[in-house]
Amino acid sequence: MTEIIHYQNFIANAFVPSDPSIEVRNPANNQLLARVPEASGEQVEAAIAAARHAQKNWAARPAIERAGYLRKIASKVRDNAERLAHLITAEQGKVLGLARVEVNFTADYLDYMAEWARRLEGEVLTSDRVGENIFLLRKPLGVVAGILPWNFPFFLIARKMAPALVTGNTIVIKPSEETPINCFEFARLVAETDLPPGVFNVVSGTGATAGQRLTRHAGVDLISFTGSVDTGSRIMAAAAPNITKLNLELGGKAPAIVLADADLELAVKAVTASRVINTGQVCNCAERVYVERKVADQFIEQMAASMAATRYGDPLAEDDLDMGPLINQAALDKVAQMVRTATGQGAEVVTGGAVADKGAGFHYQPTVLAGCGSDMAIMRQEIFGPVLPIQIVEDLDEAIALANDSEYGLTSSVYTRSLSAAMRASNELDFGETYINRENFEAMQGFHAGARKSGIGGADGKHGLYEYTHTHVVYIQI
Ligand code: TXE
Repeated sequence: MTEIIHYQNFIANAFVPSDPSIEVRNPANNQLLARVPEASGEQVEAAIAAARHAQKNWAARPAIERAGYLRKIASKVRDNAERLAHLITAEQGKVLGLARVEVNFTADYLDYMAEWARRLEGEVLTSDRVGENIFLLRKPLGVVAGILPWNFPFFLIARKMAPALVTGNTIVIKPSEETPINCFEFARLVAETDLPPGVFNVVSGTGATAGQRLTRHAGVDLISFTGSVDTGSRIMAAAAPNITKLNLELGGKAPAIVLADADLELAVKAVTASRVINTGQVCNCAERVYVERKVADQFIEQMAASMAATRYGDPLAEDDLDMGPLINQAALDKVAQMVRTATGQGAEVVTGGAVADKGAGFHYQPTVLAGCGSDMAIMRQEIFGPVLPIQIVEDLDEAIALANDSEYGLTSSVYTRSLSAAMRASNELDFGETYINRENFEAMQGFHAGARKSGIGGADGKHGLYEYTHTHVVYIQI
């Protein structure tokens, strides 16, 4: 992409003149790709007002009609899949194969949520009184603010918009300032449909400006956010004066437990893929390994060989890569610092361990660290990069105790051939998701939610859908 595009905020189905002051760069080579707006206070107001204005009529339509719009948008996403995948790779840095998966999954997700139109159900409750019926109705909340991260920026639009719209809400999306291009291109596709104005809006900007304006606003009924714990906490504070409902997905520190009876080849393959995919910038990919002593040497050796074989670089300049760059300089500095701190505390670099010499992009070597201990920051804080710290444990009990001893509680995985070990781990691991003999990703019909600081509420499936509704219980005495 050589042409520098200036994008404009999308409010009530129109691209409104905006001051494009934020630069968007390709993290693989630092080239300027586009300029996007820092939304003004008036534009955030206008977007929320447009969403509010549209909401009642939108909710009054039959759900099946609302779902029809999601299907139309899904079809447009599919028609533009290759172009969108290239844009995502250019601004986010993931390899093209994964960008294609993200685009197709997004279209499938829109279709999946559309299927719920005829399945949205209330309840009829038994009354204590004679001649009384009690109905539990599910109603839309109103206006949703969707605040997006940069790791799966395109899919996250659908993950927030599709359940919001099918249940009768309207939405204002704020993409991450790192990856807004794909969101504006999504808005272009929405504009080609006859979706009523105000149902879907996009305002771009940083967290400190557009983000805060949205989250502090009394006209927002649900803030659906995916990002860091620190920002989630700031959003809770911003939402507090208005008691705005929150849905927060705040990342993880997923433990992978490898028992002595595991299929080691499978475990190594799965953990490598999970650590390398999207350059380790995935909330539910393996962030720390607990391996049983009996197989530790063998596992560490195989992991190192597997990670060292990773092909990485600029995904638009080289073919057949497994991994691209990290999102920005700050992410690269954070990963490098965490590895330096870990080695200073006694961790041993088995492979990698340094910033990669790959030109102007933010590339880090695929890294395996052995000899890690449970008090090291590398075993406790989210790395969000291609670095795998490994700790040796004596048995499943110790592994479960260490896995649970974390501020995060999103996902976890266990590698074993024993059904009873798998069942016991599933019962005792205190996490929102557990994968047995595999790693991420989650299914759209599941429920992606985390314990402890990993968030509040969740996404996907029936339970994720109902997060976008409130209940209204009606007592009819006749
Ligand atoms: O995230 P932020 P950052 C984790 C991961 C990563 C770290 C930092 O560990 O290294 O977070 O990433 C908006 N009010 N995850 O700094 O700040 C911001 O504009 C309202 C895990 O990029 O959370 C962007 O749109 N909004 C994660 C979004 O929040 C605010 C995915 C995410 O940015 C705001 C991403 C504010 N005060 C990072 N401040 C996951 N759960 O998968 C920022 N934003």
